[in-house]
Amino acid sequence: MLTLLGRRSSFNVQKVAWLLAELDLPHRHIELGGAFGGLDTPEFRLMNPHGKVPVLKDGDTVLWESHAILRYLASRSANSALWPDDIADRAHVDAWMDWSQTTLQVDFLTGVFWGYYRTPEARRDTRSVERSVARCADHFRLLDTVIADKPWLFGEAMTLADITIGTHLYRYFEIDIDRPNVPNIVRWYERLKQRPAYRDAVMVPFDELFGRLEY
Ligand SMILES: N[C@@H](CCC(=O)N[C@@H](CS)C(=O)NCC(=O)O)C(=O)O
Repeated sequence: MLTLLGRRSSFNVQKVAWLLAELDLPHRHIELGGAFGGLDTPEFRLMNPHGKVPVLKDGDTVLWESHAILRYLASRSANSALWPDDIADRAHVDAWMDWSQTTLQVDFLTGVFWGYYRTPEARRDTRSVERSVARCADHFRLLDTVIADKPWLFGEAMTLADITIGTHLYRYFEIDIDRPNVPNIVRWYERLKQRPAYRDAVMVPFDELFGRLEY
């Protein structure tokens, strides 16, 4: 039996919860971190020395880092559409996954979601937030051209890159910020919203986090 550890409100946990639901994999989900606590115990630090969620347990195998977990689950399910067997195709998916985590997630989740949404107004660094909002607009304009003529980033099938990037869309479209005109991204997001796995795992209301830096 697989066990996913991590609070459902966590962005990085949501990627894994979404994939588990897409693959229809039976699992237990234990809420941990944030207000649930539990990340500083010796038992948890043995599983993840960094004290972060998500963590996935599969029997004796214990994994941390959301993208490593996504790759493990796709391989475990022998799902070569999600993470291709062909090494060049796989490297292309990896490139967008890495970009998602090191660029888009930094500009959106850290720069906009934490910098604007979670930071109380009096403490916001407005100039820095504006720069992050502008960088996100550039990222989404570029993505809009990538996905212009196909349903998924790489064509007819969903890959892990759709999951890591698509997880941003709910919060990006829900919060009150300037957004560019990105009709293809909007269509992609509308299709994601039709998927029960996306609705359950990613469309988790977050209003109670507004102006609140602590969990
Ligand atoms: N790069 C890691 C980041 C993990 C991370 O920062 N997790 C956050 C939640 S999104 C966390 O554990 N925060 C502490 C907490 O929730 O108490 C990953 O992708 O798994």
